[in-house]
Amino acid sequence: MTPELDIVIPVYNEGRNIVAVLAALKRAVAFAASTAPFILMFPADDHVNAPMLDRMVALARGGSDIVCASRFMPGGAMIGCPWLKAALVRSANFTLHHGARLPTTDASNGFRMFSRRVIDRIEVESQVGFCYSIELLVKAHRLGWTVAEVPVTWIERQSGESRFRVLKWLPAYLRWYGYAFATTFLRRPPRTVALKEPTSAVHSRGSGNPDPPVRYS
Ligand SMILES: Nc1nc2c(ncn2[C@@H]2O[C@H](COP(=O)(O)OP(=O)(O)O)[C@@H](O)[C@H]2O)c(=O)[nH]1
Ligand SMILES: [Mg+2]
Repeated sequence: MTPELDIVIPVYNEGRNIVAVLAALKRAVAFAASTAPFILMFPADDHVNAPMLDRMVALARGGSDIVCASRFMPGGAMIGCPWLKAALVRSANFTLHHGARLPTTDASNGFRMFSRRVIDRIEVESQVGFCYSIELLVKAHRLGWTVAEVPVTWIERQSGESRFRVLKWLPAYLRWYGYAFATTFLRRPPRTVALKEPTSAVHSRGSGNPDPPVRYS
């Protein structure tokens, strides 16, 4: 049997952080074997949100192509964030949700679960930081694929330094910010999203949703 969920933990000089995270995952998740239609990006400095993973898997099983971990929905929190990053992240996410009507309150979080078809089919153009995460989200939204969210608590790392470069990455993020507004207000259709050819039949049960009629590029 192959795994039902692949957990990807990007690691950059995490030292002892990663040990506590692996211990929390071991405590909260039963690592069972099956095929892997879902992929989770889990931050290596997060030792509090492992109990939320079962809920994320349940939503993915129910047909959600993206399950966002949200710091801004009821039950979520963002603790200890530097003021500039907090102001930008909060205002961007507020306007994306209430203005562009993205179906999540936290579009910019890297902590996120994807269906196999999101990873296999949507082209990633982003090169910096966690930009790929908002890119996959706004493209899935334009495709009409289902997005869900669960509340999480984000805490500024206790050891090591954040690698998040707010001002440097801002232009790259703004591209996808505009993209979300164009979907809603300029009615950009699903066929404007570049899709890769499906790779294999094994992965086709990645989502409960049928594919919309879109052209491959
Ligand atoms: N592979 C890789 N992982 C990275 C890099 N930068 C950050 N990470 C990982 O990405 C996750 C979140 O990074 P972090 O600096 O805590 O970002 P923040 O939570 O937004 O402040 C952690 O698992 C880091 O180890 C990188 O350049 N390469
Ligand atoms: Mg962090």
